[in-house]
Amino acid sequence: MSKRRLNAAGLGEVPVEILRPAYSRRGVSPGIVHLGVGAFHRAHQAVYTDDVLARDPSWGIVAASLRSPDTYDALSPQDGLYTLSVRSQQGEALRVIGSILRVIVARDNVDDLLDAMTTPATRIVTLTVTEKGYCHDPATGNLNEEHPDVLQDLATPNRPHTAPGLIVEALRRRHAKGVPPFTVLTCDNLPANGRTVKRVITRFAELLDAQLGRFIAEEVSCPSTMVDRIVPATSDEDRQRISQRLGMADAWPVVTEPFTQWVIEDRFPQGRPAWEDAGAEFVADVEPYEHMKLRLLNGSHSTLAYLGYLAGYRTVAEAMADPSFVRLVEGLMDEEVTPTLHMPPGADLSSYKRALIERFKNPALRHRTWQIAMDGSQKLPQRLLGTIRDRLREDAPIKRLALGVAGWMRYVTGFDETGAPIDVRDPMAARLRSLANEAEGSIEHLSQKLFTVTEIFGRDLPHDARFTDAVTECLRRLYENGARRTVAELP
Ligand code: CS2
Repeated sequence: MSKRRLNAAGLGEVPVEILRPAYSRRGVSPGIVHLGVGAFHRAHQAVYTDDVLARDPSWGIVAASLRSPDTYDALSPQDGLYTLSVRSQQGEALRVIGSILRVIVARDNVDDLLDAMTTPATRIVTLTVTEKGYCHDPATGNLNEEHPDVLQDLATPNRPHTAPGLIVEALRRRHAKGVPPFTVLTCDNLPANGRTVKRVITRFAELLDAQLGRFIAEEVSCPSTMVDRIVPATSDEDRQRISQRLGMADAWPVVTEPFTQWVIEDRFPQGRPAWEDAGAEFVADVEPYEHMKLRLLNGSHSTLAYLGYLAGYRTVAEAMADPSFVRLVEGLMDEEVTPTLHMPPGADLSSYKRALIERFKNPALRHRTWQIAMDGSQKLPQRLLGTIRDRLREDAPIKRLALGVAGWMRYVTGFDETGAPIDVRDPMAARLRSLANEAEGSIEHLSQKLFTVTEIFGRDLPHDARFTDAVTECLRRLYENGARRTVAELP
């Protein structure tokens, strides 16, 4: 295989069946700064933007990694270009994406990043920094004022490390220069994500300067969004296969599914790209779509991740090849989640759920249960616990939802069913592990200890015996019978 690297000069040599930017990249100027340039951004917002640059080249993306230099190291020699691979049972379609103009590593070049965020041409700052990147308390959605990174950024606000710190400092600089604020567009799977980011940055600013806090509260628009596309981590095998077809080495391709969805509230005082031309939906209120997606897709995903991992399934598709896991997900969605959703007229939940089952089964995606299991402390509230609260309000059964929570509990003890250690990745991993150790092997104590984490369970759920009893009972079954049998024995 050619060792040549994918880059701007070589774009003309990309094989004809592979799509490439439909515009001259030289004519594209930056209009968006994106924080958190992971695989999800590159398979989602960067693609919608790539689709509209031919019509309006003023919305190129300057993308930042907050810490890791990996994306910078991979994409800089490629002039920001990378391959999008869309995989299904029908095959693999490749396309070279050109909307990312350059990459900055915030940790190494914070001034460069703040300059890019402050320049008047930047009218939107988008974010995919994952749930924990907001430095908030997942149960309440408020800024965690004791978070070590928040404390550090509050002490040196002109050298921020966190997403809230970067946004507030850039907005302060713009305000001081008379540049109107950018729109803050979060694309993470948080509940009421726009309102949450607004609350977090407003509070962060208030802690520095009351006036700045007021300015942000009154002047900065933070539309909510619902984003959806399954994007597993890229493997070495993906890199090799894609480079082979490209005839050039691509160090940083992304692999995803055909499905993609983006629902956005249309509040952009400084303008926005015509993302609707690329299929995005603009609505007045994202909340119903957000509940649908977080509860059906992500709620099922996390349930499959914990129980699937414990059952020995490495990927979602492997778990979904087991009919009792399909039954679990269908029952969870139809019987326990759907009654909590209030969709606008015309939304077709049945076909959405049918499509979800097929998406989870997609054998061409190797989406590891371990990857989805990450950061459960930040994910459980919006994926499972909100649904549980709504169900309890109606005094309705929560059998499968409780089993998902119990699966998480068993997972965070750090040992699987064979006694082998689990590499638990979670900002609270150490604390969860030590709570589990304090239970000294008692299942009842294990659930009781973990219920004390109010950042996850709030102050209400731990006092509701319908919830605590249901989870503890599921946990007992998981320990006595294992995940496979527990799932198989569900009605
Ligand atoms: C997944 C999501 O890793 C996870 O937690 O549930 O990344 C999921 O694939 C996306 O939200 C799909 O839109």
